[in-house]
Amino acid sequence: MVLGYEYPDQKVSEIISTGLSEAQVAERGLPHGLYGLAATEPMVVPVGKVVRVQVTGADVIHAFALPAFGLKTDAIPGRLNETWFNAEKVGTYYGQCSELCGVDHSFMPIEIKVVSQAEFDAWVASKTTPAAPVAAAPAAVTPAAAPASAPAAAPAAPAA
Ligand SMILES: [Cu+2]
Repeated sequence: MVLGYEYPDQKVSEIISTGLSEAQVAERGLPHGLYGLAATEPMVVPVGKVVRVQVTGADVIHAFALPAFGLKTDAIPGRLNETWFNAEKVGTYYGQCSELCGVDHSFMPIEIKVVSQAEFDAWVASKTTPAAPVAAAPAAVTPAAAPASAPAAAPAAPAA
């Protein structure tokens, strides 16, 4: 089971996160105690800002829980629950799914990195900028090619 999150206001599309394996925890130089808490793709949020969180479930009931921020909101398929937090200090905070959701219940860590506004802006740019030039290039080519071929083909058919 995995955690997916997106930032509609910043146009960051869904990022999938799961737990680091024990080997990955060691590779990253993290204490072994973070196995089960450290995530592959931590959420990143700006310090001192109200962050609104909308929570839902894709398969069964999970819960988005992070004790340091007083968060515990069920993630229920077909429902949209809402909560918020305002992190006061820069740092890395950990939580876990807190509904008994299945055999992988203990492998659903929630890791939130609280960073400065500038660092958050840079993170958003890193998640959004690479897609922009790729999308812009085909869009510029397509309109030019379509009008040129369409009118040319139409008169040719009735004439023959
Ligand atoms: Cu869960």
